[in-house]
Amino acid sequence: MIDVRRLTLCFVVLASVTSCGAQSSSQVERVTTLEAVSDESNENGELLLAKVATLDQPVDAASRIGDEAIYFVARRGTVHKFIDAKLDSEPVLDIADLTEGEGERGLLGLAFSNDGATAYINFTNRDGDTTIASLGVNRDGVFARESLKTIIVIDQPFQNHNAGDIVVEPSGMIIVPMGDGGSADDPLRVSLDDSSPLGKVLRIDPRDGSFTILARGLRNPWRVDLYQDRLWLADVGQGKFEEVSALNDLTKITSSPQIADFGWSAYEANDRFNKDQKSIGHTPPVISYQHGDDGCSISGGAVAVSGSLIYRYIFADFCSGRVWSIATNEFSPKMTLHFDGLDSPTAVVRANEKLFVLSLNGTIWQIRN
Ligand SMILES: [Ca+2]
Ligand SMILES: [Ca+2]
Repeated sequence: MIDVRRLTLCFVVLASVTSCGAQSSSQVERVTTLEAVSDESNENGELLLAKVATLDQPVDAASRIGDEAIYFVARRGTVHKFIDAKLDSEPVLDIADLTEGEGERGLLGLAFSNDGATAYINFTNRDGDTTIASLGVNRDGVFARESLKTIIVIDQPFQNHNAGDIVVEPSGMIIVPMGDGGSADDPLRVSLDDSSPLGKVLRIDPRDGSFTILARGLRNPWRVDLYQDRLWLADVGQGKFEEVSALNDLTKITSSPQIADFGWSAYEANDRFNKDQKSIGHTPPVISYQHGDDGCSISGGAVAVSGSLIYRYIFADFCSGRVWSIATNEFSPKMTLHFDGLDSPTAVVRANEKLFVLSLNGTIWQIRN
């Protein structure tokens, strides 16, 4: 069976290749300026990928109210400001001493509070455990490292499946998708067990770290996007399927009877998986695709809010380098292929209403349409 070990190996090999090349120099290469893609060249509405920056292992991006900058996250532990088409090689935050950006670990997610004055980060600490922390951010976008406060630490039994994203609800609560703890095949049977925070979507109160489970049955929901009260989850699959799932009416979920059950590890997509596991009211994925030419590891995903892809959810696959979109208002949407063969896309993210595709090998592309 093709399992997570193959995927982990994939990441590890790529990670070491990248580190071999970049270790001795500074963590971030100088920005290569945009390819010659002007607005005029895009008159016919053709979808373009424009290389806008390079960064050592980019994995996430975020923006905040009243700030034109976009903040890119480098897995080794730094955050970099991108403004006026330039990425600042000098980080606005450096927590490389608190994490280890290897395999599926590192600084993995960033989001801002609704007033933009606080940053929330999701990283694996030196013990490999998921750590959610907050920091103050000034008007110029400089993060006050000395203000870093740990909100919650969640034990990770294995090195992989740390998911790592983070988003903020209108209420100010933070939403964190959690993987199943790792190894392969949900060995600890935690994803459908509500006594564990693993394999869940958590709503965390940033004031005290208390949390509520909003969904269960996830394997490694690596990137999420919250758009119009729906949480889009790209859940990395085991041996056969990659999945996009949606958690509807997020803000209305307040108590356990409403917990959505995405099925893992009783199901992988719509296939029965661990026979000893039971899913209560299995919510099937919005779409799933099989391992093969389409790939082997989904790199979600964000909803476009402008251009020809408006209101479509865009996602990629790390193994095939394909980028697709699906309609967000259809019950059973079809995948439309837009790009093929990109180098190791780790995520498709939206920040300040723009869409970016991030490559583990360093390229940041903007999708222009
Ligand atoms: Ca994110
Ligand atoms: Ca599922």
